[in-house]
Amino acid sequence: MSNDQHTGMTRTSIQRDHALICPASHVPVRFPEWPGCEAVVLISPEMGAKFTQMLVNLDAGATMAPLTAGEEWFVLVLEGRVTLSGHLEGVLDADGFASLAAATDWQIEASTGGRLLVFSKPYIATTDALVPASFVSRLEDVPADPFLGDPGALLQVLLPDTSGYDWGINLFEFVPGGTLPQVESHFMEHGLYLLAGQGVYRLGEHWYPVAAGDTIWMGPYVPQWFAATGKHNARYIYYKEMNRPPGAVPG
Ligand code: UGY
Ligand code: MN
Repeated sequence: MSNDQHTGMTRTSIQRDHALICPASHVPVRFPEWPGCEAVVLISPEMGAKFTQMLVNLDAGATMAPLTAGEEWFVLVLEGRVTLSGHLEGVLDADGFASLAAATDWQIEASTGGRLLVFSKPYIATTDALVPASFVSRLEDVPADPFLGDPGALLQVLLPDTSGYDWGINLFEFVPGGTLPQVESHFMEHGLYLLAGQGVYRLGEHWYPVAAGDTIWMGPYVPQWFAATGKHNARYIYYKEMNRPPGAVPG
């Protein structure tokens, strides 16, 4: 639709404690530190979140590296192929992911181009925690388990759930008609990206129709619930705070 036909309607909704960001609202930006990269910053501290979630399009020859000292990163390849070098080496194709611990030097290069989903946040250290490792893996190599015994809601836990990790990145897959088993409310916030399918997301007192490509920010305590609709499975990847008490601040 050309701009002169635009009605001003959008499913995007930015609220005090949650947000839905649809692809039609994306505004790309470029950072001098990331030559050849075009980023869409979906969620950031400017919104009230304590983490950042971006989509990054890499042209052939593009490079990216950590932007801020002390931040940990999670990178999922959505399209194309990228090469990781520095602290951790590897080649990642679509569905490959990298967990990059804070205070490590790494660089990503796309020789032919790629599209990434990226989460980053300041790492919150604890005194007795095991330090998180950096590693690469692939989505299909992570076991999928029925969530609270429901085979219609499979959960993949992509990062180790050990005390060193102050965050979790999980992937949910729901059959059509599958739902979260409860309306959750918890102090941990979430950043979510819908990879496939469609459904209805309850956020606070709003029920939003959502589809692949949508992003959701859920702030602390926002009541949340999901039901998958349509004819195909719905899949979403999401970030959650883990293994730290409420009020924990970057150390
Ligand atoms: O891990 C979670 O809190 C998850 N069940 N929340 C969600 O999918 N909105
Ligand atoms: Mn939750």
